[in-house]
Amino acid sequence: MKRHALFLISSLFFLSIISVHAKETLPPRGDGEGTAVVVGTFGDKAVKAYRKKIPLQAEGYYLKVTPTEVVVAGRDESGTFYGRQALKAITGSSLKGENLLRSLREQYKEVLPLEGVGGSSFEIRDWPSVACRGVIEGFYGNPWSHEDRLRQFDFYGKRRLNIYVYGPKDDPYHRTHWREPYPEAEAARLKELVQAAHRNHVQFVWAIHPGGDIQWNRADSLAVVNKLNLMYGLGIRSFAVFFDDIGGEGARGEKQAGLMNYLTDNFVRKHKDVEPLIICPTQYNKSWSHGDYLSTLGTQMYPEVRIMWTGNSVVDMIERDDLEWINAQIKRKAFIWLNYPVNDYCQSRLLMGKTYGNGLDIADLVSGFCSNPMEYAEASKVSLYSIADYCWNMPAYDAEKSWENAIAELMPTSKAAFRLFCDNNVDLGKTAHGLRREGESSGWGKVPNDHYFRALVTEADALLADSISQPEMLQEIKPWVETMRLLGQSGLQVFYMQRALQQKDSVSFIAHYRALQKLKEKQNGIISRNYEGSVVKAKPVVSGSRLTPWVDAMTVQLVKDYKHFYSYGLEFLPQQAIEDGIYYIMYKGKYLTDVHASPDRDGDFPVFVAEPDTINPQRQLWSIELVPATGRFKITNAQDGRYVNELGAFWADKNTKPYNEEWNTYVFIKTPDGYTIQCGGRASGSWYVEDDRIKNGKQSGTFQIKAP
Ligand code: LOG
Repeated sequence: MKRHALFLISSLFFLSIISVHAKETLPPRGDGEGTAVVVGTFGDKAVKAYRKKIPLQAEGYYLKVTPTEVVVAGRDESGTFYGRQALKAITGSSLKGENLLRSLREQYKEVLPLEGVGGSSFEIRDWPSVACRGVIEGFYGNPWSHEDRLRQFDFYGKRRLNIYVYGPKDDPYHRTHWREPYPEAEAARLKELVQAAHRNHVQFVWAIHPGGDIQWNRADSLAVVNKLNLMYGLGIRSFAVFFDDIGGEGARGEKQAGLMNYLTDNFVRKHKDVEPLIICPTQYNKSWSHGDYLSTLGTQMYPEVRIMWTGNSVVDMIERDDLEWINAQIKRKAFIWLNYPVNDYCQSRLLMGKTYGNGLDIADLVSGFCSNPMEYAEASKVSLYSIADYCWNMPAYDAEKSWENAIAELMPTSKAAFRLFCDNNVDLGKTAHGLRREGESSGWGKVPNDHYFRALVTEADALLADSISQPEMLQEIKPWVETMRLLGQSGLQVFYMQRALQQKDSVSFIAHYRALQKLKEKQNGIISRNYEGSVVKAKPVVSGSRLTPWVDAMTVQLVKDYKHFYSYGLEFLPQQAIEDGIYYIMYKGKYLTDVHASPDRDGDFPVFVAEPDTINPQRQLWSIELVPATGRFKITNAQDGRYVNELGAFWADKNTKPYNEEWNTYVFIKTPDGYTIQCGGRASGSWYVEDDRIKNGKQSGTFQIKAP
């Protein structure tokens, strides 16, 4: 690459700079002459005069704009690259004067206005907070396509992300068949990718995942070296070795450390131009750490080997204290593998919300920061945009603002529609990893419900109609956009059902209920990535933590209310296994009885007794009631109102064991001679009877539910 350049920019280009920055003072020049823009990298003659102004940090740059002079001077090639981009962004901005300065201050580390022309002359000194900033394609599921990746690299260049780690779990040549070379055509495409990455000043790191079946012997050490050499041949100059999600022999720390050192000696140091290795350890988060595994890596592995870390758990946001802990273990600065916005463990949801929760004071404690995104490459850009902001200027990071900017830039022609879409695809729901994201459907409740639902429909239509401006993004999110549309339509039907009930119009109620069922059927037909060979076919859910459950619960509630008053159209409504009411619960002729009826005893339980209770019949009567939020039934004793938990006991202490509809509601299933009772939600198993007590297990007893 050319080390420096002196550009003569055309007067047209110059006028565009003038019109932005110096309109007030400088009359447009009519002579057709250009003005010199000096662009260079530290060490170049062209920028020698600005040597002292160039930031010391790698990838930093100095930018000076005055009506007569434009200078871009980078600390290194990347710095110059980013400086030129900054210049381009600034000349393309429509802001002027003080407004321009204010916006520059938001985006760049140091902005210094120069004397004279209010806001039209300034210097910028800018550099990144985190040295290695980027993305790790490290998810399970459909790997990104070639085109996805090419578009990503352009995006990283613009967003100043400088590293991409290639490690899709479902690429066989990365993991299961790690010893084998890529077939020729795939190798050629990888080569093309590497070039595209480098063009954008993005370091392409190729990762190998040998831990599933590696033998700790010479043959396999050589097999790894051999594969890395093949990848070197494709232009790759940076490598990683992953040992995540494995057990057994491959997971041994001292062996992994030994291999990393062996590779450093026999591969990295054999080449002049290969970066130090990166390892993803087996114990890659605190909750999985035990024994001396981490300290073994820390002490035995060459200090230049970078160690990845996902935080206190698999999916976690990173804070300063957490880094102090891990850095002490591994005796170096952790290289963060952030498992966000990856959705391979909650595939029905797209994670389009704000990227918040990482400490703004961790830059000096990390050796790198990479985000593991969704298999939806375009959709991931909303979060990656913010990851880029965060890593570049960490102390100034504003999750809210960054999210708004991302939306505006990614979907400039349908900003409002895309914003509503993102705002309705925020939370993950309950997952094994526990991460939740707040603020889903933030506009809900601020306008009348029917207005909100109508907006979901119209904005979904707007997005679907706008496939011209951002075809790739739309192609990807389409199943979720259609789902948002159906959610809006369903919400409207619920609204109409509610209205019909108020107006005592049973015919209209049933009509809208049936329309709602039609929408449900349509929804069932929507599957994302439903093509042959697809590794993951997702059934999209929109606002899965807010509006979707609201619509479901409202539907159950309205049907329940309707049945209370009307008999018209019952054949269209779902049969409740049991109508809400007061019942005996019987097993082999015995009555379930609240024998103690003493609400203060924790862990007390009802038992089956043979005789009907003549002294206090209430003790044998149970309220069975459908809970709309779960669609399952709550069981409480008629005498003292205590609920029965999933183990068939009462929990009298409401403070330590409050009723929880996830755990304490049940499914009644009709059998030829009664009902089986299944524990719902998070409590699995069915009820059976032992020693006249309810037990929860795999075998299910048959109970009779009788009206008194
Ligand atoms: C995998 C990763 C996956 C992520 C989220 C790491 C280091 N490994 O539990 O491939 O995308 O969690 O499901 C992981 O995070 N394992």
